[in-house]
Amino acid sequence: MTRASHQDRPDHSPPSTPQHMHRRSVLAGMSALFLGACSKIADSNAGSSVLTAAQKWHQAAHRTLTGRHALAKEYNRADVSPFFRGNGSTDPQNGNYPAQAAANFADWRLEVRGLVDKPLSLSLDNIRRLPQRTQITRHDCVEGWSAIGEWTGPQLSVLLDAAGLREEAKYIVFRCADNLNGQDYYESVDMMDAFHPQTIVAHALNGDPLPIRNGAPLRMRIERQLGYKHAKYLTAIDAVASLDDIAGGKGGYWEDRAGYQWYAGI
Ligand SMILES: Nc1nc2c(c(=O)[nH]1)N[C@H]1C(S)=C(S)[C@@H](COP(=O)(O)O)O[C@H]1N2
Ligand SMILES: [Mo]
Repeated sequence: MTRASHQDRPDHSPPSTPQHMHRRSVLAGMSALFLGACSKIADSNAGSSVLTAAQKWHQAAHRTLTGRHALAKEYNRADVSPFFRGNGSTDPQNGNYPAQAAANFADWRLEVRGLVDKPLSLSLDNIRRLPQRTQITRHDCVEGWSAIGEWTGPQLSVLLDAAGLREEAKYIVFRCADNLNGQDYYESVDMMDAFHPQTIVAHALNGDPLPIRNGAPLRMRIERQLGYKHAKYLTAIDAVASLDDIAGGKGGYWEDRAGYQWYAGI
């Protein structure tokens, strides 16, 4: 490969296709080709400046295509799993959850609070009337299973903007109704994931209200993160400056309990 052919490569902007869904595989393919060619140049000891250019290109492309702003792959309806299994809590029996479930969650509220100028207390109806996003994504659980589902709900960013998130806020904590093995489930993310376009407060799975096993009536979808980050049975969204004083201080139920990574990016 000659130097000229490197310069002829497209610039660092993302592919013009609106289908972001293939970005990761496109990148993998492009960089395999490109780096394969360039390591040959390096072996021949004749192309060190080209190799530097290649590395820069690769870094820039990686940031653009697979950086933390990149979208998780989205699938088609035909890919949706016939059954989306439940994991962890699948039928909470603590507190007033059973009564809420019996009333079809008519009085459920979602609080948005903490480091915000205008705390919110939202009904399910309030949440359904916000602008909605629907996304078909694959859920990956560390226990070794995956499922594809279509999720609908407002972007978390819409709620945070409405509540007037303060600058001191560094993390968003998700509070859940279920108590699992004696501890309340909770999770947290940084602002990159909180404002990611595919981070939504989902109230529907495959076009129907969430089943109880999958987190009724509200659960997080945080598509660039592993399954345990996707808090179910969501009761409150807390904006905080530090995670240190919350439960075990590690930012989540499994992080506190079993040393799971707080940053579970995929
Ligand atoms: N409140 C709450 N959220 C939770 C859990 C839980 O037990 N309680 N389990 C987590 C794990 S480990 C996974 S893999 C997913 C499972 O989601 P599902 O039950 O819809 O399959 O929810 C996550 N969110
Ligand atoms: Mo999981």
